[in-house]
Amino acid sequence: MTLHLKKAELHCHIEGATPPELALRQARKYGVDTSAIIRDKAYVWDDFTSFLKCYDSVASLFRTEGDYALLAEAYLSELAEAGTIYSEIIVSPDHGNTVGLGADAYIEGLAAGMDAAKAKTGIESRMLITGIRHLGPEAVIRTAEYAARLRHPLVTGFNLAGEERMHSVAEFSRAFDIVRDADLGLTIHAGELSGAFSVRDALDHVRPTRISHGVRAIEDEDLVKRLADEGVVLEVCPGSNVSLQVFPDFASHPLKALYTAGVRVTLNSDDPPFFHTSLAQEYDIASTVMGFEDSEINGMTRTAIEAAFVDEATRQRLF
Ligand code: ES4
Ligand code: ZN
Repeated sequence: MTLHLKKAELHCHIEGATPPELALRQARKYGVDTSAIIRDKAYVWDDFTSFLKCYDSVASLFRTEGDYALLAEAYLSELAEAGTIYSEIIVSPDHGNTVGLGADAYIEGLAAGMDAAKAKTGIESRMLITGIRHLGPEAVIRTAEYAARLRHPLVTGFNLAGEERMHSVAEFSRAFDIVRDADLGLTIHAGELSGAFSVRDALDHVRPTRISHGVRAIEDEDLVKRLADEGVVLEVCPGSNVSLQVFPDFASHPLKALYTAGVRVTLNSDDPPFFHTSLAQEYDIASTVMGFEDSEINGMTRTAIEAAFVDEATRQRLF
């Protein structure tokens, strides 16, 4: 078991961290019927498309700054209890806009929850603003422009999430140029629902220091070598991958093969209750199912701190 190990994560979508019990409480607060999205205290979806729909429904249950503060504080406090010292949450101002809360209040609510969790437990955290790929390049440019002008101390990076099978990476290079010029850290979902070409495109058109998932790079030996040579860090989410049937089971998951090939990998939870996982469980699976030694798991945590989008003084404190 890995409860005694220090942990860090770089990849968790904050609305996707909502425990079903909290979603039910929020639904009661706003008088929303959740029978289509929650059954037996579990989220209902059966493929990536219906997962995204379910995710959006859960997000629509958070409507005020206070709602988002509660969500961030609850999630980060639970992480801290499992030995986590650092977490990067993926946040989506587009979801804040959809419920009429607005992007600024959305960010401020989350920041208040992050501050409260830090005061209570010491856990350090940052936000990465995400563009949503299936909303199209123009919408993502608008989100990138928002991220670039925000200059909030807890917002330190930009991601691109959503339906990877829509649009080409090249169509988003302008959005990434905007956030790169604002000195935000860059990462992008690639090599999860689409194959190795998607990871290659991400490297060529975005030049990120990290890739969200990236695991299907395993389909191309030369690409695996390129990732290792260039030191690109993969935010690997094994439980998510198995849940979404990217790989049939943990035994066929490529985490170990990527690690052995010298790729810098980290452990992450993605949307934990949707995928019946938690960061602690990802660590446990790496240990008990994938056969990583504690020293190797500590190495992955160290890689996460090395690749974290934080200032150098904070990074040194985390080591
Ligand atoms: C995602 Cl848009 C979005 N939300 C949550 N999880 C995701 N994974 C990929 N895209
Ligand atoms: Zn993700």
